[in-house]
Amino acid sequence: MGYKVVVCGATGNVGREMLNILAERQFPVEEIAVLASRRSLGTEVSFGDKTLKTKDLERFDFTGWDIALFAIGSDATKVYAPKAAAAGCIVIDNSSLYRYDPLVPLVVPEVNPEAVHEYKNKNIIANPNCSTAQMVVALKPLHDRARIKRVIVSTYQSVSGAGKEGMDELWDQTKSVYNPTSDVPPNKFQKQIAFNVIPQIDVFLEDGSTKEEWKMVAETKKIIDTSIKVSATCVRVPVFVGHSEAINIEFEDFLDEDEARDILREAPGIMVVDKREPGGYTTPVECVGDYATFISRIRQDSTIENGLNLWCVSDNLRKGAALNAVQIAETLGNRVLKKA
Ligand code: 11C
Repeated sequence: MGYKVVVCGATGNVGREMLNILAERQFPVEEIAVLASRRSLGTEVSFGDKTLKTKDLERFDFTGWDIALFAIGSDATKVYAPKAAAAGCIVIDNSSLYRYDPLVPLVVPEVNPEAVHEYKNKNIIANPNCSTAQMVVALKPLHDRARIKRVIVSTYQSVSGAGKEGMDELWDQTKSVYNPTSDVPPNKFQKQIAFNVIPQIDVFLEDGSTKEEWKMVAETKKIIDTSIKVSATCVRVPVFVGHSEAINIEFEDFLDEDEARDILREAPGIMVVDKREPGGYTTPVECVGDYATFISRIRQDSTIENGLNLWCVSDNLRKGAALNAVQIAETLGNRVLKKA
Protein backbone atom coordinates (compact mmCIF):
# COMPACT_ATOMS: atom_id res chain seq x y z
CA MET A 1 0.00 0.00 0.00
CA GLY A 2 1.14 3.48 -0.75
CA TYR A 3 0.28 6.65 -2.59
CA LYS A 4 -0.01 7.53 -6.24
CA VAL A 5 2.16 10.64 -6.42
CA VAL A 6 2.60 13.21 -9.18
CA VAL A 7 5.52 15.66 -9.31
CA CYS A 8 4.73 18.66 -11.55
CA GLY A 9 7.75 20.63 -12.68
CA ALA A 10 10.02 17.63 -12.21
CA THR A 11 12.93 19.04 -14.23
CA GLY A 12 13.37 22.24 -12.18
CA ASN A 13 15.59 22.82 -9.14
CA VAL A 14 12.75 22.20 -6.69
CA GLY A 15 11.07 19.37 -8.64
CA ARG A 16 14.31 17.38 -8.75
CA GLU A 17 14.79 17.89 -5.00
CA MET A 18 11.22 16.70 -4.41
CA LEU A 19 12.06 13.44 -6.17
CA ASN A 20 15.34 13.07 -4.25
CA ILE A 21 13.61 13.66 -0.93
CA LEU A 22 10.65 11.36 -1.65
CA ALA A 23 13.23 8.63 -2.34
CA GLU A 24 15.55 9.48 0.57
CA ARG A 25 12.72 9.52 3.11
CA GLN A 26 11.17 6.38 1.59
CA PHE A 27 7.82 8.06 1.16
CA PRO A 28 5.38 5.20 0.50
CA VAL A 29 4.99 5.59 -3.25
CA GLU A 30 2.86 3.06 -5.07
CA GLU A 31 3.18 4.80 -8.42
CA ILE A 32 4.85 8.01 -9.52
CA ALA A 33 4.36 10.31 -12.51
CA VAL A 34 6.79 13.11 -13.36
CA LEU A 35 5.36 15.97 -15.38
CA ALA A 36 6.96 18.85 -17.24
CA SER A 37 6.02 21.53 -19.70
CA ARG A 38 6.21 20.77 -23.44
CA ARG A 39 9.62 22.48 -23.53
CA SER A 40 11.20 19.87 -21.23
CA LEU A 41 9.14 16.94 -22.41
CA GLY A 42 10.94 13.61 -22.48
CA THR A 43 13.74 14.88 -20.21
CA GLU A 44 14.83 12.15 -17.83
CA VAL A 45 14.93 12.63 -14.07
CA SER A 46 16.19 10.42 -11.24
CA PHE A 47 14.00 8.90 -8.57
CA GLY A 48 16.13 6.81 -6.23
CA ASP A 49 17.88 4.29 -8.47
CA LYS A 50 15.29 4.68 -11.23
CA THR A 51 15.32 7.00 -14.22
CA LEU A 52 11.92 8.40 -15.18
CA LYS A 53 10.83 10.09 -18.38
CA THR A 54 8.75 13.25 -17.97
CA LYS A 55 5.20 13.34 -19.32
CA ASP A 56 3.20 16.25 -20.68
CA LEU A 57 1.57 18.28 -17.91
CA GLU A 58 -0.94 19.69 -20.38
CA ARG A 59 -2.37 16.29 -21.27
CA PHE A 60 -2.12 14.57 -17.88
CA ASP A 61 -5.30 13.20 -16.27
CA PHE A 62 -5.06 13.56 -12.46
CA THR A 63 -8.02 11.23 -11.84
CA GLY A 64 -7.07 8.41 -9.45
CA TRP A 65 -3.85 10.08 -8.25
CA ASP A 66 -3.64 10.83 -4.50
CA ILE A 67 -1.14 13.69 -4.13
CA ALA A 68 0.45 16.12 -6.59
CA LEU A 69 3.53 18.11 -5.59
CA PHE A 70 3.55 21.28 -7.68
CA ALA A 71 6.74 23.25 -8.43
CA ILE A 72 5.77 25.10 -11.60
CA GLY A 73 5.29 28.76 -10.68
CA SER A 74 2.08 30.71 -10.18
CA ASP A 75 0.95 31.13 -13.80
CA ALA A 76 0.97 27.44 -14.65
CA THR A 77 -0.34 26.56 -11.17
CA LYS A 78 -3.39 28.73 -11.83
CA VAL A 79 -4.25 26.47 -14.77
CA TYR A 80 -3.32 23.01 -13.48
CA ALA A 81 -3.88 23.05 -9.70
CA PRO A 82 -7.68 23.52 -9.97
CA LYS A 83 -7.72 20.79 -12.62
CA ALA A 84 -5.87 18.34 -10.35
CA ALA A 85 -7.93 19.32 -7.30
CA ALA A 86 -11.21 18.87 -9.20
CA ALA A 87 -10.06 15.40 -10.24
CA GLY A 88 -9.74 14.48 -6.54
CA CYS A 89 -5.94 14.74 -6.30
CA ILE A 90 -4.66 16.79 -3.34
CA VAL A 91 -2.29 19.52 -4.51
CA ILE A 92 0.71 20.59 -2.39
CA ASP A 93 1.74 23.80 -4.10
CA ASN A 94 5.12 25.48 -3.85
CA SER A 95 4.09 28.67 -5.69
CA SER A 96 2.74 31.76 -3.95
CA LEU A 97 -0.63 31.55 -5.72
CA TYR A 98 -2.74 30.10 -2.90
CA ARG A 99 -0.68 31.04 0.18
CA TYR A 100 -2.79 34.01 1.18
CA ASP A 101 -6.17 32.43 0.33
CA PRO A 102 -7.99 32.10 3.68
CA LEU A 103 -9.46 28.79 2.53
CA VAL A 104 -6.07 27.24 1.76
CA PRO A 105 -3.85 26.10 4.65
CA LEU A 106 -0.23 27.28 4.64
CA VAL A 107 1.70 24.55 6.39
CA VAL A 108 5.10 24.01 7.98
CA PRO A 109 4.76 20.60 9.64
CA GLU A 110 7.00 21.46 12.64
CA VAL A 111 4.82 24.51 13.33
CA ASN A 112 1.16 24.03 12.34
CA PRO A 113 0.67 20.38 11.26
CA GLU A 114 -2.99 20.44 12.32
CA ALA A 115 -3.73 22.90 9.49
CA VAL A 116 -3.43 20.09 6.90
CA HIS A 117 -7.01 19.11 7.73
CA GLU A 118 -8.14 22.33 6.04
CA TYR A 119 -7.05 20.82 2.70
CA LYS A 120 -10.70 19.81 2.31
CA ASN A 121 -11.78 23.35 1.42
CA LYS A 122 -10.12 23.32 -2.00
CA ASN A 123 -8.09 20.10 -2.12
CA ILE A 124 -5.02 22.36 -2.02
CA ILE A 125 -2.30 22.96 0.61
CA ALA A 126 0.24 25.76 0.17
CA ASN A 127 3.96 25.56 0.89
CA PRO A 128 5.49 28.81 2.21
CA ASN A 129 8.26 30.93 0.76
CA CYS A 130 11.73 29.59 1.58
CA SER A 131 12.78 32.54 3.72
CA THR A 132 9.61 32.20 5.82
CA ALA A 133 9.80 28.42 6.26
CA GLN A 134 13.15 28.38 8.02
CA MET A 135 12.31 31.42 10.14
CA VAL A 136 9.01 30.07 11.48
CA VAL A 137 10.67 26.77 12.45
CA ALA A 138 12.97 28.83 14.68
CA LEU A 139 10.34 31.24 15.98
CA LYS A 140 7.53 28.85 16.95
CA PRO A 141 9.11 27.12 19.98
CA LEU A 142 10.30 30.48 21.30
CA HIS A 143 6.85 32.03 20.78
CA ASP A 144 5.27 29.16 22.72
CA ARG A 145 7.51 29.98 25.70
CA ALA A 146 7.71 33.79 25.78
CA ARG A 147 5.23 35.24 23.19
CA ILE A 148 6.89 37.10 20.34
CA LYS A 149 5.85 40.73 19.88
CA ARG A 150 8.11 41.78 17.02
CA VAL A 151 10.73 40.34 14.70
CA ILE A 152 13.33 42.26 12.71
CA VAL A 153 14.93 40.03 10.10
CA SER A 154 17.63 40.63 7.48
CA THR A 155 18.09 37.87 4.94
CA TYR A 156 21.09 36.75 2.90
CA GLN A 157 19.43 34.70 0.16
CA SER A 158 21.17 32.41 -2.29
CA VAL A 159 20.76 32.66 -6.06
CA SER A 160 19.10 29.22 -6.30
CA GLY A 161 15.97 30.95 -4.95
CA ALA A 162 15.78 32.49 -8.41
CA GLY A 163 16.00 29.07 -10.11
CA LYS A 164 18.59 27.55 -12.40
CA GLU A 165 18.88 30.78 -14.40
CA GLY A 166 19.93 32.59 -11.23
CA MET A 167 22.60 29.98 -10.51
CA ASP A 168 23.88 30.14 -14.09
CA GLU A 169 24.08 33.95 -13.91
CA LEU A 170 26.23 33.86 -10.78
CA TRP A 171 28.49 31.18 -12.28
CA ASP A 172 28.93 32.89 -15.68
CA GLN A 173 29.32 36.36 -14.21
CA THR A 174 31.90 35.18 -11.68
CA LYS A 175 34.00 33.68 -14.48
CA SER A 176 33.53 36.78 -16.64
CA VAL A 177 34.98 39.04 -13.94
CA TYR A 178 38.34 37.31 -14.57
CA ASN A 179 37.93 37.33 -18.33
CA PRO A 180 37.81 40.82 -19.84
CA THR A 181 36.69 39.46 -23.24
CA SER A 182 33.38 38.16 -21.92
CA ASP A 183 30.68 40.32 -20.40
CA VAL A 184 27.68 38.83 -18.55
CA PRO A 185 25.29 41.70 -17.85
CA PRO A 186 22.58 41.39 -15.19
CA ASN A 187 19.56 39.56 -16.55
CA LYS A 188 17.81 37.47 -13.90
CA PHE A 189 19.02 39.86 -11.20
CA GLN A 190 18.67 43.64 -11.18
CA LYS A 191 22.41 44.32 -10.72
CA GLN A 192 25.66 42.39 -10.89
CA ILE A 193 25.41 39.48 -8.43
CA ALA A 194 29.01 38.21 -8.68
CA PHE A 195 31.09 39.75 -5.85
CA ASN A 196 28.10 41.91 -4.88
CA VAL A 197 24.89 41.94 -2.80
CA ILE A 198 21.49 43.17 -4.02
CA PRO A 199 18.86 44.56 -1.62
CA GLN A 200 15.95 43.53 -3.81
CA ILE A 201 14.16 40.20 -4.14
CA ASP A 202 10.96 40.22 -6.19
CA VAL A 203 9.13 43.41 -7.19
CA PHE A 204 8.72 46.65 -5.26
CA LEU A 205 5.43 47.40 -3.52
CA GLU A 206 3.87 50.83 -2.96
CA ASP A 207 5.20 51.19 0.59
CA GLY A 208 8.82 50.74 -0.54
CA SER A 209 9.14 47.17 0.64
CA THR A 210 9.60 44.27 -1.78
CA LYS A 211 7.19 41.39 -2.34
CA GLU A 212 9.69 38.96 -0.76
CA GLU A 213 9.68 41.11 2.41
CA TRP A 214 5.88 41.30 2.38
CA LYS A 215 5.69 37.51 2.04
CA MET A 216 7.76 37.05 5.22
CA VAL A 217 5.34 39.31 7.11
CA ALA A 218 2.08 37.83 5.80
CA GLU A 219 3.18 34.20 5.94
CA THR A 220 4.59 34.38 9.48
CA LYS A 221 1.27 35.79 10.66
CA LYS A 222 -0.73 33.08 8.87
CA ILE A 223 1.46 30.20 10.06
CA ILE A 224 2.19 31.18 13.68
CA ASP A 225 0.16 34.10 15.01
CA THR A 226 -1.43 37.17 13.41
CA SER A 227 -0.27 39.30 16.35
CA ILE A 228 3.45 38.94 15.51
CA LYS A 229 4.89 42.05 13.85
CA VAL A 230 7.63 41.41 11.30
CA SER A 231 9.98 43.90 9.68
CA ALA A 232 12.07 42.29 6.92
CA THR A 233 14.89 43.34 4.61
CA CYS A 234 15.62 40.70 1.98
CA VAL A 235 18.98 40.65 0.23
CA ARG A 236 20.37 38.46 -2.56
CA VAL A 237 23.97 37.33 -2.00
CA PRO A 238 26.43 35.46 -4.25
CA VAL A 239 25.87 32.06 -2.63
CA PHE A 240 24.57 29.16 -4.74
CA VAL A 241 22.40 27.32 -2.19
CA GLY A 242 21.38 28.11 1.40
CA HIS A 243 19.52 31.11 2.77
CA SER A 244 20.79 32.85 5.93
CA GLU A 245 18.89 35.17 8.24
CA ALA A 246 19.93 37.48 11.08
CA ILE A 247 16.85 37.53 13.32
CA ASN A 248 16.16 39.95 16.16
CA ILE A 249 13.20 38.98 18.37
CA GLU A 250 11.34 41.03 20.96
CA PHE A 251 9.26 38.98 23.41
CA GLU A 252 6.49 39.83 25.86
CA ASP A 253 8.23 37.83 28.61
CA PHE A 254 11.91 37.61 29.43
CA LEU A 255 13.69 34.68 27.80
CA ASP A 256 17.23 33.92 28.86
CA GLU A 257 19.67 33.03 26.06
CA ASP A 258 20.59 29.70 27.71
CA GLU A 259 16.95 28.71 28.04
CA ALA A 260 16.34 29.74 24.42
CA ARG A 261 19.26 27.53 23.35
CA ASP A 262 17.82 24.58 25.31
CA ILE A 263 14.34 25.13 23.83
CA LEU A 264 15.73 25.26 20.30
CA ARG A 265 17.85 22.13 20.90
CA GLU A 266 14.67 20.21 21.74
CA ALA A 267 12.57 21.69 18.94
CA PRO A 268 11.69 19.64 15.83
CA GLY A 269 13.64 20.35 12.65
CA ILE A 270 16.32 22.42 14.38
CA MET A 271 20.03 21.81 14.84
CA VAL A 272 21.73 24.20 17.25
CA VAL A 273 25.40 24.89 16.43
CA ASP A 274 26.37 27.63 18.81
CA LYS A 275 29.91 27.59 20.16
CA ARG A 276 31.20 31.01 21.05
CA GLU A 277 34.49 30.51 19.26
CA PRO A 278 35.81 31.12 15.75
CA GLY A 279 33.80 28.98 13.32
CA GLY A 280 31.36 27.82 16.02
CA TYR A 281 28.30 28.55 13.85
CA THR A 282 26.77 27.28 10.58
CA THR A 283 27.21 28.89 7.16
CA PRO A 284 25.15 28.21 4.03
CA VAL A 285 27.67 25.90 2.33
CA GLU A 286 27.51 23.61 5.36
CA CYS A 287 23.72 23.28 5.28
CA VAL A 288 23.40 22.19 1.64
CA GLY A 289 21.67 18.82 1.29
CA ASP A 290 20.61 18.81 4.94
CA TYR A 291 17.08 18.70 6.32
CA ALA A 292 17.67 20.83 9.42
CA THR A 293 17.30 24.52 10.05
CA PHE A 294 20.57 25.49 11.74
CA ILE A 295 20.55 28.04 14.55
CA SER A 296 23.70 29.77 15.80
CA ARG A 297 24.80 33.00 17.52
CA ILE A 298 21.97 32.89 20.10
CA ARG A 299 22.46 35.88 22.36
CA GLN A 300 20.59 38.41 24.45
CA ASP A 301 19.82 41.77 22.84
CA SER A 302 20.55 44.11 25.73
CA THR A 303 19.21 47.19 23.88
CA ILE A 304 15.59 46.16 24.56
CA GLU A 305 13.82 44.69 27.57
CA ASN A 306 13.09 41.17 26.30
CA GLY A 307 15.23 40.66 23.23
CA LEU A 308 17.22 37.90 21.56
CA ASN A 309 19.37 37.72 18.45
CA LEU A 310 20.06 34.61 16.43
CA TRP A 311 21.49 33.41 13.12
CA CYS A 312 19.41 30.97 11.07
CA VAL A 313 20.61 29.01 8.01
CA SER A 314 18.87 26.38 5.91
CA ASP A 315 18.93 24.75 2.47
CA ASN A 316 16.35 26.84 0.64
CA LEU A 317 15.67 24.11 -1.94
CA ARG A 318 15.01 21.61 0.86
CA LYS A 319 13.37 23.04 4.01
CA GLY A 320 12.47 26.13 1.99
CA ALA A 321 10.69 24.16 -0.71
CA ALA A 322 10.97 20.45 -1.56
CA LEU A 323 11.49 19.01 1.93
CA ASN A 324 8.64 21.02 3.41
CA ALA A 325 6.35 19.84 0.57
CA VAL A 326 7.26 16.20 1.20
CA GLN A 327 6.79 16.70 4.96
CA ILE A 328 3.30 18.06 4.22
CA ALA A 329 2.62 14.92 2.15
CA GLU A 330 3.84 12.78 5.07
CA THR A 331 1.64 14.69 7.52
CA LEU A 332 -1.35 14.36 5.22
CA GLY A 333 -0.66 10.64 4.91
CA ASN A 334 -0.29 10.07 8.65
CA ARG A 335 -3.18 12.26 9.79
CA VAL A 336 -5.71 12.09 6.98
CA LEU A 337 -5.25 9.62 4.13
CA LYS A 338 -3.72 6.74 6.16
CA LYS A 339 -3.02 4.53 3.16
CA ALA A 340 0.40 3.32 4.25
C1 11C B 1 13.96 33.67 -3.60
N1 11C B 1 12.35 33.16 -1.87
O1 11C B 1 14.87 33.35 -2.84
C2 11C B 1 12.50 33.31 -3.28
C3 11C B 1 12.14 32.09 -4.07
O2 11C B 1 7.49 32.72 -3.24
O3 11C B 1 8.16 30.70 -3.49
C4 11C B 1 10.78 31.51 -3.76
C5 11C B 1 9.64 32.42 -4.11
C6 11C B 1 8.34 31.90 -3.59
O4 11C B 1 14.13 34.27 -4.65
